[in-house]
Amino acid sequence: LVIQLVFMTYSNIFLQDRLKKLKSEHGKVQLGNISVDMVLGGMRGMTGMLWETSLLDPEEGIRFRGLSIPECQKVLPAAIKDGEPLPEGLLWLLLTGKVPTKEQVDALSKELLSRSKVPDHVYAAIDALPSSAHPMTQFTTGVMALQVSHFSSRLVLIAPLILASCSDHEGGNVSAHTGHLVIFIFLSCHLSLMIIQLQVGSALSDPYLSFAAALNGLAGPLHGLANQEVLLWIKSVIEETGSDISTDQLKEYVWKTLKSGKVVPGYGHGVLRQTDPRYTCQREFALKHLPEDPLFKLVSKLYEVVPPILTELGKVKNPWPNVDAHSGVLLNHFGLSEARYYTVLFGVSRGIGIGSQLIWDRALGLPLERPKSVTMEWLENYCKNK
Ligand code: FAM
Repeated sequence: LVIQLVFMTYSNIFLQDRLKKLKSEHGKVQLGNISVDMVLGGMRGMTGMLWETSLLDPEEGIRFRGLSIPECQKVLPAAIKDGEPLPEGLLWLLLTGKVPTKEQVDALSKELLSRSKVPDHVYAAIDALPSSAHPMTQFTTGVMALQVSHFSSRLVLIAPLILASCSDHEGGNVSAHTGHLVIFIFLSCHLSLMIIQLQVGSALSDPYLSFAAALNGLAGPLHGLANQEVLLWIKSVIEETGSDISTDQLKEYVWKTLKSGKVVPGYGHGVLRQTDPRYTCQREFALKHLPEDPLFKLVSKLYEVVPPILTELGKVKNPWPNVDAHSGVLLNHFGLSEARYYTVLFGVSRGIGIGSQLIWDRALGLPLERPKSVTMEWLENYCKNK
C-alpha cells in the first residue's frame, strides 16, 4: 500500500504541473457567458469549479474518473464472482484514477478497518440526543463529535454496494459543493497525510466540520432526503389505494400530489436530462434479484406513469427518474425498512467521493471559493443599461 501511495504522491506532482501550465497558458480563455437566468436559477449550468474525480453529462450521466457506471461494474473488483463493485475499489479509483486489483482493494479495506474504532464520546454525543432526532441529525452530530479525535473512518465502507454509485456526482451538487466550499479532507487519516503535506493551505476547516456541513445539505428533501421521501410516498400510495393499484389510480395519485403543491419525489434533476444511469443500474439489479417484489412493481409502474405527467406540466426540465426513485425499494427488500435511515447511507456513500476530491483539492492547492453575488437592484440596473 505504501508503494501505491507513493505513486499517488507522484501523480500529484504531475497534476500540479498540469494545473500551473493550464493557468499560465490558458487562464484567460472564456468558458461561456453568464445570463441573468443562471444567476437567478441557482447558478445552474455555470462552469465554475474544478472537480477531478467525476464528471456529469446531462444525457449520459455520471462518469467516475472517465468510467461510466456499467464500466465500473465490469472492471472494479467485487466481493464475489459477478457481484457488485466493492466501495473500497471505487474509493481507490477516485483517489488515484487507476482501477485497483482485488489485492489492492483488500489491502485498503484492511488498512481502513485497522483505524475504525469509534471513540466512546461519539456514542455519548449521539445518545444525548432525543430518540426522535432524525438519523441525519444523529449522523452529523457523530461526525462533529469525531472532530475532537483523530478518527479515520471505516464509515464510508459500510455503504451498501447499491449505493456505491452515489459516492460522487460531480462538484456542483448541494452536498459536494458545501463540503468543497469549506475545503476539507474527510479521510485525513494517516493514509492521506503524505498527500496533504504536499500543499498546506490556510484558513481551512477540518474534514469533520466540512463533512458535517455537506451532510446538512444532503439532508434536504430536494437532495439526499428524497430517497426517504420516495419510500414514504410509495407506501402512502399503497395505504390509500391498496397494493393492486391500477394505472389510472396511480395517475390520479400523482396528480393529487402535484396539485397539493408537492414535487414527485425521485423524479427530475438539476443537471441530468435522461433517466439517471444509477436508477437504471438499480433497476437491472432489481429485475435480477427481486422481480416479484410488490414495491419494485410499483416503482416500475411509476416509471411509465410519472414522466408523461411531468412532461404535461410543461415546466419540468427532466421528467425522468433519478437514483432516489429506486434505492429505497431495494433497501426495503433486503430488510432495511426504516426509511428515515436511508439518507444516512447516501451520506456514508458520498463521503467516498467528497473525501477523494478534497484530498485532491489540497494536493493541487485549490484556492478558497468566493463567487460574486449581486442584488436584485444591481441586476435590474445592469439589464436596463444593456
Ligand atoms: N415534481 C414536480 N415538479 C417538479 C419536479 C418533480 N419531480 N421536478 C422539477 N419540478 C418543477 C420545479 O419545482 C420547478 O417548478 P417552479 O418553476 O414552479 O419552481 C420546475 O419544475 C423547473 O424545475 P427544473 O429546472 O426541472 O428542476 P430544478 O433543477 O429546479 O430542480 C430537483 C431539480 C431535483 C430539485 C427537482 O427535479 C425536484 O424537486 N425533484 C424531486 C425531488 C428529488 O427527487 N430530489 C432528488 C434529486 C437527486 F438526484 C438527488 O440529489 N439525490
